[in-house]
Amino acid sequence: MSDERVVHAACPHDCPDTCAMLVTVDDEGRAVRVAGDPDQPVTRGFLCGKVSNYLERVYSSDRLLHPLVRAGPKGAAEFRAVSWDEALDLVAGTLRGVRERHGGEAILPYSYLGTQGFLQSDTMSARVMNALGATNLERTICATAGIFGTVATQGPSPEVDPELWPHCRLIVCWGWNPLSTAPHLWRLILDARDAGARLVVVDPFRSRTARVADEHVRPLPGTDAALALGAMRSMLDAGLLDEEWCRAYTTGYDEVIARVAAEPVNYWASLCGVPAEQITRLGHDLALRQPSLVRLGVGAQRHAGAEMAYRTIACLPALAGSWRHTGGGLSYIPTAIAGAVDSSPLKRADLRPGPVRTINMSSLGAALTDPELDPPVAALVVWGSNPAQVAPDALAVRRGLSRSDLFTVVLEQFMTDTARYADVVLPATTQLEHLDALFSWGHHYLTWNDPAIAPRGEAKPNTEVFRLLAARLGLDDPCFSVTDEQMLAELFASAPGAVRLEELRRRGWAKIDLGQGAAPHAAGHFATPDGRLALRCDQLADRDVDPLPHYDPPAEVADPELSARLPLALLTPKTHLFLNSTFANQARQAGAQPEPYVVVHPDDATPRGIRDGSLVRLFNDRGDCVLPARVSDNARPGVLVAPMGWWGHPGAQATTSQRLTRLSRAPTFNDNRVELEPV
Ligand SMILES: Nc1nc2c(c(=O)[nH]1)N[C@H]1C(S)=C(S)[C@@H](COP(=O)(O)OP(=O)(O)OC[C@H]3O[C@@H](n4cnc5c(=O)[nH]c(N)nc54)[C@H](O)[C@@H]3O)O[C@H]1N2
Ligand SMILES: Nc1nc2c(c(=O)[nH]1)N[C@H]1C(S)=C(S)[C@@H](COP(=O)(O)OP(=O)(O)OC[C@H]3O[C@@H](n4cnc5c(=O)[nH]c(N)nc54)[C@H](O)[C@@H]3O)O[C@H]1N2
Ligand code: SF4
Ligand SMILES: [Mo]
Repeated sequence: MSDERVVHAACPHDCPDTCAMLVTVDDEGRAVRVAGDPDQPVTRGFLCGKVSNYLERVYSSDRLLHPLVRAGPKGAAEFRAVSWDEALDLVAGTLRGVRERHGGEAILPYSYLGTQGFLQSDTMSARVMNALGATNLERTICATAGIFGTVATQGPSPEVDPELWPHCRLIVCWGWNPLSTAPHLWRLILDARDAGARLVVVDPFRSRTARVADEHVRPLPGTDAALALGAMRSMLDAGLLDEEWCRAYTTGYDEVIARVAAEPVNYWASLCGVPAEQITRLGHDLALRQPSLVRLGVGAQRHAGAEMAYRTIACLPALAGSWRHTGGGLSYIPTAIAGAVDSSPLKRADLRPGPVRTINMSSLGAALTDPELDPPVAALVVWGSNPAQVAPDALAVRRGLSRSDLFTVVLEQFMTDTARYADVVLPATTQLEHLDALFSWGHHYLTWNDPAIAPRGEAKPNTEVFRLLAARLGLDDPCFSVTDEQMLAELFASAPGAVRLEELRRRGWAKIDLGQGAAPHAAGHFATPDGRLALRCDQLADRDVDPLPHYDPPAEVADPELSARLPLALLTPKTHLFLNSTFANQARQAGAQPEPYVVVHPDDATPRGIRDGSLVRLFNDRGDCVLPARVSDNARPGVLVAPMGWWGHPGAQATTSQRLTRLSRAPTFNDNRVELEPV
């Protein structure tokens, strides 16, 4: 009999499902199986097509196993292997030199949720960066604009527990493609459908989710607020607004009604490009098919006016009376749940020697190439992210990464496009090789991750690398020597969300209880300043923003001059089998989706002489790329779709804009005008 043991783990990737995994380890210490935990109510015993062959990732022969120092031109991925001592001495010595020459702010940390673990995402790293007085990185690349908008309307809320979605009779997936991007939350939607729920998808693109929906509503990109206002008007016209609930639990009902009464459904139809009958059906369904749920994704918040779009959409369930019902209301990121365990104290912002500047991660290209920036970014330290592929305006990013006077350090598991530009590459452990605990931005569970195997080669956890760097940088505060175990003990000391560390560790997962109950806002209790849902948002008025729901148009998509020259709008959503750019180097995932492409509607293809399979050049003033065309009405006329994530050339990311959204400085990947020509 072999002596196998099963270890509790957590999928670390930036996905709302945050699956509880079981890792089987044999008596030689080798992981032989990964599986979804059958007892975890959202994971339900399966892992997705990205992660089910995780052992191929962990044991891949492409893993970075030793520190590397650049031995060729930047971007060429020519390195020589060195010892940890040599690599760390070089990094610490260079960071010290940069700080002496330009000050700490010339150091820019760059990280995101490559791992979502409380520890490995940004704890010891944050302490070191804070102590050095490095620039503060504003991490807005993912969901920020939508959070700003939904919070403006309903405050930070636990939102609707996805385990209650099966109660719904209508689910609207708005700018969300869960069949690909949240396969476990998708199962809960399927449960609702089995019980009779109708599924509506709001998306310009016929995504995999849209393909199987009962109804597909296809607005022009960035016009979702117009669609929502049209739906409100249709409810008003039919006498379907829940005035009683709104008067009891919202602010600004009469003003919003006056606003909504000002324009007919036809007016909004002409702005968003959705037929008035369909808008009306959406409005009526939301009011009549209770419990009704609007579930927003990230796709519709990648436009200049995104905050107002999400805020306006968040008013719909209130007007429809959905919050009265178990399962009804609005969900995006369950902000109260996702924030229940506050890891910010672990980052020790108090270590900063004084105020520091902020650089937005979605403006990396500008930050690295702006000759006026004072101090310049002279050192870039990257972990848990692949900015050469995922940051907008990729050619600018790559010009920046190519600078000979920039010192770049990348902590990575694989030789990503970003790592190719590094001066020093430090090998990182995978989730099976380090300790962590994870929050979720999709469901209400925390998940534990014990290390299952020893680190491969000389790979080290991010926390350990920054501990070693701290010692070499002469940072001697005791906080730089606490262990990972000690940090987790501190994080859970007060049993946040009523979760105790022992319980979490023993079972591998635990549900957060904020006392939200099954219908958290049936009787108000919003976390807004006055506890009421803000149909009128006075905090916006304080910022000189119209406090009533309205349509704030996209920047490039709605620009008539630009559209004369660049007539097509481009969306760059996620792929089915990569997670952003993660997994693009793995044989099974890349084999199933081997190359990037652009979906073109026949009305746009034919006049340009483009046939299905033709190579086309996609371009605008920022950059270009050559891709095969897929001619199909999965794209809307005038709207192209080129999914993101492949390695090598930045692809359509060469055309995306560094423009930020108006209210929360988030990226505008889907607010992008381009033209197309055959090659
Ligand atoms: N398979 C897979 N899963 C993932 C990821 C992945 O890359 N691949 N990434 C993970 C991450 S980091 C995130 S943030 C989530 C994202 O998950 P999703 O929110 O599903 O992400 P997207 O695919 O970017 O966008 C969803 C849809 O929005 C549509 N869309 C674009 N512009 C608009 C618009 O103006 N209005 C409307 N109504 N729709 C619009 C797109 O066409 C797309 O089909 O998924 C996570 N899970
Ligand atoms: N055009 C376009 N661009 C987009 C988007 C879009 O929809 N369209 N979506 C945006 C969104 S929503 C997001 S969230 C960002 C995501 O952008 P990123 O966070 O950069 O996402 P990934 O491409 O998954 O890169 C994560 C990297 O972290 C590494 N990693 C994983 N675990 C660890 C670890 O423990 N330690 C270390 N050191 N490294 C680790 C992985 O190997 C991987 O290379 O992309 C954004 N970019
Ligand atoms: S990527 Fe998402 S769905 Fe896939 S295993 Fe990880 S958490 Fe689960
Ligand atoms: Mo994201």
